[in-house]
Amino acid sequence: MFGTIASNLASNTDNLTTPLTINGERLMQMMTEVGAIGALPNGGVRRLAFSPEDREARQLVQSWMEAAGMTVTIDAAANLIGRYEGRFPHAPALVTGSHLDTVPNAGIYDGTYGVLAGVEIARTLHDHGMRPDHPIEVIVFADEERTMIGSKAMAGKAKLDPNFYDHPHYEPIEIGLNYIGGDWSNLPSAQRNTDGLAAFVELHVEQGPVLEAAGSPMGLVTGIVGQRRYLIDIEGQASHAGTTPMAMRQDALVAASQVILAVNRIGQKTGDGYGDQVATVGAMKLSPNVANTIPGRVEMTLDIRDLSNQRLDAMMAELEQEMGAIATHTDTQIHLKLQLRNEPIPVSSHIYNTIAQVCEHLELPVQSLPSRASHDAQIIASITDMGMIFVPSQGGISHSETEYTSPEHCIQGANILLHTLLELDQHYRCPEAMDDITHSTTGDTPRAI
Ligand code: HGY
Ligand code: MN
Ligand code: MN
Repeated sequence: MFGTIASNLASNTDNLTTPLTINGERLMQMMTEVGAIGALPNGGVRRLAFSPEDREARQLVQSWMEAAGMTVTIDAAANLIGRYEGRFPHAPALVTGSHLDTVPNAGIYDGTYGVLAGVEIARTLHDHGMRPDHPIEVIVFADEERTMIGSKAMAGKAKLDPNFYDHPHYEPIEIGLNYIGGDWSNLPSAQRNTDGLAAFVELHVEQGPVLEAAGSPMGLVTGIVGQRRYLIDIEGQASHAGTTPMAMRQDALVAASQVILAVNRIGQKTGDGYGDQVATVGAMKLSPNVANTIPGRVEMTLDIRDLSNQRLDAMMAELEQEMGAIATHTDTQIHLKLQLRNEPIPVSSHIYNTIAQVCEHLELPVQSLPSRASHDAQIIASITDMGMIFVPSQGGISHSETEYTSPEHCIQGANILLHTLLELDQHYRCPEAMDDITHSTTGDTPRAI
């Protein structure tokens, strides 16, 4: 396996006898430097999409992409795209990448790790003067944590009405996107056609407990859960907490509390195929939010996930029925607004098998598992073959300042990604390469950079 890779890569180095490896020290140094952007006193990171910290991290990553000999572009959806040219520039690209934006109190690995591993792979190829047949692209997708606007626009699945993304806690999306280099007025131009893409492989921390519980092997992702995210808006009547009799209240917070318990009950269901679904109310804003006034309004979020769309449909049907009953007996109005919908999606079987073979050749233990987090990969899967590699998360923790993955696992994961891309470089044979091989039997050798 590695022999073919070495001999097929145009390079000015002798044939490699041991598998090519990334520069692990440089990868972890890049992780530290990006992790310092938006660093919080508790050791976590806050690098919200479209923030000055998001922009600063993207500029730093762009400088590393350029140092790796990549050409860098930013599309209208503010996706930062580094391209390392292959021997055949018209060949479809092998793509990796992830996101740099974080949740408000994050760790340094979620998203950032997949971006920097991709950049490190380009730097390694550049250091060794190597050129795969296919161009390799590393993409920093815009706003993965809230709207996934970057990958959705690239896949041609983004809602073009900016009001769809309206949220009481965030500025209008067209302002944010343009702040980090996008061009909302030209959003459709970010759509990529499938011809230019050969495959997309995302490397990510697991963000859950499965790999650590299995002795921390590498994660071979089988598929990515479906996810639906809503804003729940509950309207009651603000009124005096002292003078309003209990029987006359339209208490939005009482209604919200009953909705939350219904969400949790549906999330806890077992039997009849249930058991792996999740349901969460993660954010809430109530008004007027003062001790002596009955809450007149509650805005909160709902996040439900499962590998089955049918189960997600059933969960929502049951919840909407419950919300109707709650609205009636609390004399409130409950509105549901869809904010995000991701379809459950399996990975491409040949990419899955390629990753498994690479782990075997690198003698790294591997375990299959579904991703219960959403990723840009599941959006890009609609326009090209997709695979995912996970590395273990200590304690299964993520979206928290205590998120941690060991340098050893980070480096192993990046080497798996490197060799997966190089293997896929052989798998997706370019017509020009076939032509080139014919030539090379006549003495023309592939050019080194
Ligand atoms: O919500 C998710 O699964 C991802 O972290 N955005
Ligand atoms: Mn992520
Ligand atoms: Mn995340």
